[in-house]
Amino acid sequence: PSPIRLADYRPPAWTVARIELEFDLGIDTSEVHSRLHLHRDPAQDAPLRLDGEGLELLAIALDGQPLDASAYRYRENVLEVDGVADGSVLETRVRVRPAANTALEGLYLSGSRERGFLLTQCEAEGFRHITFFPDRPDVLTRYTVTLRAERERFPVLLAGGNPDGAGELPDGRHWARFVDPYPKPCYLFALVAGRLEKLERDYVTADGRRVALVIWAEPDVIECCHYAMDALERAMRWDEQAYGRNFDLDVFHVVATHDFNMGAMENKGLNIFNAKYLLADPDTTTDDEYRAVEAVIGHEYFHNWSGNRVTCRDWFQLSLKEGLTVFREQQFSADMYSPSLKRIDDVALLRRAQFPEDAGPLAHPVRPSQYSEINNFYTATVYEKGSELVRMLAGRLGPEGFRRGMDLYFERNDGRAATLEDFLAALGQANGIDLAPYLAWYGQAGTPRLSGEGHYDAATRTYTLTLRQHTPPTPGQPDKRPLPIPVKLALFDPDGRMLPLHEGATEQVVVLDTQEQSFVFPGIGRAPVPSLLRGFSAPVILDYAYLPAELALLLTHDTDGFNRWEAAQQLAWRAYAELRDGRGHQALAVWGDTLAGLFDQATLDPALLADLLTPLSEVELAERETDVDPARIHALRQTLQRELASRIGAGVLADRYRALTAQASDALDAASQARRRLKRRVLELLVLLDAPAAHAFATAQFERAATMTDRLAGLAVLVRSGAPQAAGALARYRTRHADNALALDKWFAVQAQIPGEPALARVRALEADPKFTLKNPNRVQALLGTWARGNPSGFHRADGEGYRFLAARLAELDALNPQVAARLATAFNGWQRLEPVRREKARAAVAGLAEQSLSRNLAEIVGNMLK
Ligand code: B3K
Ligand code: ZN
Repeated sequence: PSPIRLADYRPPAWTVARIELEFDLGIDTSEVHSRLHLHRDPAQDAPLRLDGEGLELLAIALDGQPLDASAYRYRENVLEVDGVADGSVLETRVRVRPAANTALEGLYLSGSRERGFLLTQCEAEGFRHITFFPDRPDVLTRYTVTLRAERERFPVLLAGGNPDGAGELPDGRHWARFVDPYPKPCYLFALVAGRLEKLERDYVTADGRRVALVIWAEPDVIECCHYAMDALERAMRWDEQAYGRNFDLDVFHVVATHDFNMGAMENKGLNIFNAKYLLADPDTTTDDEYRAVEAVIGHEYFHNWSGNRVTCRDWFQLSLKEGLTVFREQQFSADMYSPSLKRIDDVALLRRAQFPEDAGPLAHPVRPSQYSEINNFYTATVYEKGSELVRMLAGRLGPEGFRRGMDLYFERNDGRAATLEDFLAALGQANGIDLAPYLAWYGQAGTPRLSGEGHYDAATRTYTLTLRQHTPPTPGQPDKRPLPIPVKLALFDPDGRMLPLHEGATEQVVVLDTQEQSFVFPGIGRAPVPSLLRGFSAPVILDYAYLPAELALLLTHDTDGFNRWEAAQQLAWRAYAELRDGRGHQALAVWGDTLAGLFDQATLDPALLADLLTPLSEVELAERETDVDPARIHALRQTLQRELASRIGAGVLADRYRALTAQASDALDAASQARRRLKRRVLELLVLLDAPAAHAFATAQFERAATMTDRLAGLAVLVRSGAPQAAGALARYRTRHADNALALDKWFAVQAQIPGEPALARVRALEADPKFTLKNPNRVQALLGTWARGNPSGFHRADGEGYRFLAARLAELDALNPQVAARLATAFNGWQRLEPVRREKARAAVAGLAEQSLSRNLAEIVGNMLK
């Protein structure tokens, strides 16, 4: 099939002003009756063509008259109907099969036939699996939805919009109707039907609307929804205050499911969540997971404006809603937690997930120019890099200017399907600034390299900073243009004090928008140390030849928490390179000694300290190498950390561990979370120096933990370091959490992280576990995803067995769930940069896969991988 191209966009020839949808729901088969009120674009004379996949057409009528078989054709997933006029009403009745739907797209069954419930997932193109429709985001329609089902089996019936009546039917059936007053694209349609319990809370918006907030879950987990309810209320208040956005329906439903292809979905008035991002309770949820629940609750809620009220014209504009909503989510989390820790987390994720994507065969711009399967473009680039682009724009405009621009964007585009141009135009015009140069960031793939060089002239007391940019070629884009790169900076004197810059300010933003530019800072009394890209002001890779001592100065004195961490990362990288190349221990000594010095500093936030003590991940190290040997990287990184641990000292680590243990509590406040984070890090370092002592600590921590964070940290240290106590602890964990799917996922994941060659045998053994199934995306991610995408030394075996094993599983998985298979296949990203032996084996495995008959999803990933 030929790819879809942005350049080929045409407005829809037919739109649907209103739809009346009626469902007769059943587990094996459901029937969908739809009435479309059609409008023709007078400028186009194309026949009516509707999308429809896997639909069994039972009846079709135009303006009340049943259609003769010669008046329509249903083939290759398109229904073409003759004789349709502007204002016509087309009725269809189709049958679909929810229980047989393992792709989890369209209408499907979550859980077992006996106790599970029915739900839908439409983004991006799931609605065409439910009924015939122009399945594209620029067709905005008013929905009236009537659900009918057996009352006993489906007591709860939900759809998006406001409730509009319910009642009994003969034969133990009942019905419920919902009307959504806001026109929406069909990807935001949703329904849910089954036995669910609810938590309910009244909420009054800033503009005075009473809203019922209702969270739904299966009876055994409904009590785990209180945290999400609180988070939802916080998110709603936050959006009112930060963006002046109010909720706009009388009821807001949120539903939890264990069977979901991604994190969650922002369907209008009926958000659906992967249970992983909704359920939370102290016994099974870690601190990181609590924060993730709050973040995803916020994210989906914020979509009500950035995505729903203002939606996307076409899927190439996906980052218009996703990049923007990730940015809003990041702001929200920063306000709820700690701005610098949040920034560190987000940049670490960008480097771990997006930089490798942007540097490999799957690289694409934030606004791709073509795709074959849109579901493959819900990527770290569209989401995370997209958010970084919004952050740059927000930084350029300042808080008030950005708010002015966002107000204008929402006002102008409310009820419209917009483009990234519309977004930049609103932000710019509200501030009298031309933001068009930033559009280049949306169209150009690859991570720009920024190199800097400083020169101090004592005679003229001037400091000159020269910046250069270069973006390496990416597939299909050999030549790159310079981009506007905002560099937020400060200058430190050798004593660690910030120097006044322009008009007494100590921080300044310079924008590099050509290939090379010099910036002169007058009145500088001593040779300064520059703190560059503060807060990570642009998503680039910075190369500046700092001396180790200069990085130590920033690590100790920088007032930007993010840049302190960044200095530690840079130092760790140099220390690593020294070890790798056998070039002495200069950076290693500075890194280790500086951190050892900070270790006891009472004023340092324990969470920041934990992050400072964590060197860059194996994935990031691999990004900086050629002829990548993941086993060697793992070993070197372990050596690096052992060096750090020994500079701090086993006694000091053990003392700190005991002190943190004495302070342990099950509280969720930031200080308690920070102590747990540091405690884990200290234990991970101690195990490298004194394994028996650390194993004893970890075992006791595992046994006595008052939180899942501590229990899992203890378990992870035992399992990953191959402790003799690991097997017993795993067995006890398994028994304790046997009935909790999310806790069991962590049991699978922790074992998938075993480093090195033994990982594969463990993965194979776990695959045979009765609790493992390829049908559940969370379980697949926990075992296969963690191993293949998160454990480089475990996956990249020199004998190629890991590659062959994954390829075989991908083929099997693809037949069940193409979206999940395609995502898992990205584990092969970066294969071209492996050392020759592994490279050839990985290539052979991918090529072998490419020869099989694959879904469009997996075929596109595998095809791009081999280009
Ligand atoms: N918009 C959904 C993602 C849909 C993914 C479709 N394959 C979740 C989100 O970003 O909020
Ligand atoms: Zn989103």
